[in-house]
Amino acid sequence: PRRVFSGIQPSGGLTLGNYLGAVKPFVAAQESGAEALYCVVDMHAITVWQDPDNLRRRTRELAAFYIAAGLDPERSILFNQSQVAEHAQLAWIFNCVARMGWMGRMTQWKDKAGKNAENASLGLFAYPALMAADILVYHATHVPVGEDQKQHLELTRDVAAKFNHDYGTDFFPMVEPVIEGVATRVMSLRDGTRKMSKSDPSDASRINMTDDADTIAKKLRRAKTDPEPLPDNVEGLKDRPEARNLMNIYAALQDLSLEDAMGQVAGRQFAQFKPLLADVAVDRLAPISAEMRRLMQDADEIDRLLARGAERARAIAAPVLRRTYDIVGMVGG
Ligand code: AQP
Repeated sequence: PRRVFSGIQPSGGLTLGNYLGAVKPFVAAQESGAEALYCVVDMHAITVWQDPDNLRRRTRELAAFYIAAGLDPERSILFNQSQVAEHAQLAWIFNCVARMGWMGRMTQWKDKAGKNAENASLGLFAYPALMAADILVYHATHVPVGEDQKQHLELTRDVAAKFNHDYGTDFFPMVEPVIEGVATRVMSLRDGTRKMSKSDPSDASRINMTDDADTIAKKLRRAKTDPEPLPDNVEGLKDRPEARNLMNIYAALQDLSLEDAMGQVAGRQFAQFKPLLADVAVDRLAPISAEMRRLMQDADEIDRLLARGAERARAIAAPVLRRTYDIVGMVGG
């Protein structure tokens, strides 16, 4: 049977990239009827320093985002990672299975640690082993993510395969990444070759889920483009990263294929297209941010939902961890 797991870090303001690349596909998986667990990965967030009050606030904000965007806390299991200790416990086993060399090759590690690797946290280096544990502690089969997470998912498969090989078992399944849709990689509004990211120092580079209508319109109006009008067809977007990015966003927000979206606006000048795009973005995002604000007014209710989700998650994770301990040779009952 299909079991879906994915997560987002409460490490900064949420962006349109998190929505189109992650949460929208999460909702689609829920609607497909799959059993789904969606996590606020607070333990991943602290691989780089987080102010404790901010971490609390962003954890609740991310939970509110999940619900506001269409995840149903009854049908899907919504929780924060640190409330289910089995993630950390299985991660330790995987720290002993994964190899230093594998971690050193991760592009996210290289990007985030940069030239100052000596000073990066050990947790940042080991991040993909915890991510493998997040997924495998539920024996999840499918993981919806943005394009940037593909390498980490390959590493999850490597960890499962090495564990199975070392212990002569087939206990851990091979997970499938689900990287689908036209917006698996939403790019910066300032540079069509860089990922839109919550940690980009330029706020103009991204649309935040909490931006109001005027801010969204302004950022899109000022988005970088080339001087040519939009092409007549999808092929014409080749080698035009900024035009392609805005078209991908336009299509994804309306659940259109890129071809169909192109059909609507082929040949337009950006001065005409950008206000259209802004309308579409505001239509789609304003109700979500309004609902987030409403939910955030009752932090206790969000905390209750997360605690309830954690209890349901633990019911799946605990027997998997116990069985893993048995396989490894740890005594206990
Ligand atoms: N620009 C993006 N396009 C498509 N998908 C994206 N995701 C993030 N940015 C884009 C997807 O969102 C999920 C959660 O990501 P994360 O919380 O692990 O954070 P991240 O990938 O590290 O996102 P950021 O915004 O880039 O944060 P920083 O700047 O801290 O690294 C993942 O499924 C991711 O693919």
